[in-house]
Amino acid sequence: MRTTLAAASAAVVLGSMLAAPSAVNAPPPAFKETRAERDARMAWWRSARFGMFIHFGLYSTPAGVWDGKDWPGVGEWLLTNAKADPIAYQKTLVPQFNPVKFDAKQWADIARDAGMQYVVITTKHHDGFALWNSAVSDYDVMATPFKRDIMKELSDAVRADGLTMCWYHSIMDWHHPDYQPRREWDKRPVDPASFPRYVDYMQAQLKELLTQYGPIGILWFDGEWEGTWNHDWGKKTDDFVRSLQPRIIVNNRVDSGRAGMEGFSADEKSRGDYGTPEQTIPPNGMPGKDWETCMTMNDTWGFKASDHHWKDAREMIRMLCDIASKGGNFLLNVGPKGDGTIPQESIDRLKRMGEWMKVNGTAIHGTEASPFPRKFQWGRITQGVGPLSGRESTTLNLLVFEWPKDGTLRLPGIGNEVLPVASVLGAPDRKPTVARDADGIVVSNIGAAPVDADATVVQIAIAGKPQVEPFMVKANSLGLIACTAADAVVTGSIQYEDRFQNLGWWRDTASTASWDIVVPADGNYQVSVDYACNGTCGGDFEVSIVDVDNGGSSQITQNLPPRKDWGDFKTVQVGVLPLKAGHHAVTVKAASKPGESFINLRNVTLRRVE
Ligand code: FHN
Repeated sequence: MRTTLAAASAAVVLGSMLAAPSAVNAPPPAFKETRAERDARMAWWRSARFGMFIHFGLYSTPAGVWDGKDWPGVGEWLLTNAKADPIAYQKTLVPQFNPVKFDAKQWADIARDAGMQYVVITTKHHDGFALWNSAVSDYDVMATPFKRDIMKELSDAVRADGLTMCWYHSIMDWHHPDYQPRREWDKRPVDPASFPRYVDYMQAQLKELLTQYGPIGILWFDGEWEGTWNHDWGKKTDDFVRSLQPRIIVNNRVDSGRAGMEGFSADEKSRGDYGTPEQTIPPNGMPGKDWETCMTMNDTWGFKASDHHWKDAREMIRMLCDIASKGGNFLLNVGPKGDGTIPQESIDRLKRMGEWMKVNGTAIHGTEASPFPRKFQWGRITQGVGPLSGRESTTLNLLVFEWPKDGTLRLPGIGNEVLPVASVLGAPDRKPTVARDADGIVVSNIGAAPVDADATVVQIAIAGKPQVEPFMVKANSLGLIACTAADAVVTGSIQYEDRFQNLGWWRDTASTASWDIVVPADGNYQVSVDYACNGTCGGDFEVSIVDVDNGGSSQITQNLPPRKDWGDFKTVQVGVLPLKAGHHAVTVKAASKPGESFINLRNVTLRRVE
C-alpha cells in the first residue's frame, strides 16, 4: 500500500503514539563479535581493495543548474547550493527524472572490467529521494516517469557480474518533515517535527533495503555530522542494521565523529568497521586499521555538466597503488547523467584502469600493506601470498612508477632469504635477477624500460613472512650520513613530495620524521638540515638523537628562519653533538607550532668534525 509523504508522517505519529514497537523502540540485541569473526566478515572487503561509488538521483537531471543558474558546489548538493525549497525541488525534479538509458548491466560491466569488486550506490542522498520502490514514502522512483526499481535492477546485474552490491544511505534528510535541523530557508513549521519519528522512518527504509534486495556487502552511511545525530542513535542503528544482515560491513559514518574502526568497539565510544577518508589518501595510511579512501574523478560526486576537471588515468592508477600499499581500499566515484548514462570521461578512465588491472590486478587484489615503514622513491610495494605451497613464503609486488636508469631496484632493510621466483608483469620474456647484498635485496635485469609507464609491477618472492629491519643510514664514502626525505619514517601529517624530493605538509609539533643511522666512529658530529619554506613559515627545529646501543640521548634545537618560498632550499647548520659509534635513532620535529606549514625538508646530514 503506497502512501503520500504527509500520510506516511501521520501514520508514523499514530504508530509512535500507540507505542507500537518500532525499529528503534524495540532495540535488537547489541552487536558483538570476536576478532576472528570480524576478520572473517571483513575478509572479502579487505581483499577487494577497489570499488565503484555511484552518486545518482534527482540531482543528476539538473546537473548543477537550478532556476537557470549553474550553482557552485558539488552536483548532489544542488538543493542546498541553490537554497531551493525542498517541496519545490521535489515538484520540479520528480516529474523530470526519467533515466531512459539506464542499463544496469552496462554499469556493472564497467565496474567489473575496471577491476572493481564492489559497487556502492546512493539509495538515498541528502535530498531524501529514494531510488527504490519504498512503501513508506511517495518521494521515490515509483513517483517519477521512470517507475523502475533501480536498486533491484542494479543489484541483480552487479551480482551477475560477481561483484558485491552495497548501499550508501544518508542520515541527513533535507526533505523529510521530521528531520532536524531544517535548512534555514525551509519555511515548513518545525513544531510537528520529531527526530525519533524520523529515525523510525529511516530505519523502516533501511529495513526495506536490507530485506528485499538480497545480501548487501556494505551499508555506507553518510550525513552523520549534524548535531541531532549522536552515538546513541548510531549504536541503535548499527545494531538494527546488523540484526537484519549480520555479515554486513558498516562504515564509521553510522556514528557521530567518524571515529569507529573496530566494528563493535568494546569501549562503545564509536561504531563502524572502517575509516572513510574522503578526497584524500592518509599520508601514512591508518596502520592496523581498516580504511577506504573515497574520491571523485573530477570535483563532483553527483553529475555536474560544467565540471570538466577530470583526473587522468595515470594519477588514479598510482592512487590505487599508493592506497593498496598502505593497506587501504579505493572507492572511486562515477556520477551518471540524468539520462542514466555514465559520462564518457569516466568510462574512458575506467577502461584504462581496467587494462592496467587486467595485467597487474594480482598486485592489488588480495594484498596487504607494504612491510616497509619507509617509502621508496621509485614507487610502492604491496605484499601477497607467496608462490610456495606448503612452505611459508611471501610475494612482494614492486609497483614501479619511476623506472630505474640502471635497471636495478634495491630493497634495503629486509632480512629474508630470496626465492628464485621473479617476474615483470606483462613481460613474460623478462627474467629479473634477485639477490641479496649487505643491505638487503637487489633486483636487477628488469629491463631497460617499463612495461607500463603508469606503473609496472616487478614481482619477487621471499621465504617466510617479511623480516624488515630498520633501514640503517650509513656514512657514504665522504663520511657523510645523509638522512634523506625518501628514507624517512614519518608520522602525523608529514608526506613525501616528489616535487622537490622533500618532506612536506608538516602541520603540527606532533608530526615527526625519523631515521636509523650507523655512526662510524666516536666523535663530534655537525648536524645540518636542507630546508625551504615561504615567508611566513619556518620556526624552531628540534633534532633528537637516541644512542640505541649505549643508551642515552641528545637534543639540539635551532630556529629556521623563513625563506622566499617552498622551493628556496638552503642547508643550515643546526649544531654539533658528541656521538658514540653504533646504532642511533634520529628524530626531527617542529618544536614550535607551525603556521600553515612548518618546512619542506630535503635532508638532515651528520658529518664528523675534528
Ligand atoms: O555530503 C556528502 C557528499 O555529497 C558526498 O556524498 C560525500 C561522499 O563521501 N559524502 C558527503 C560529504 O562528506
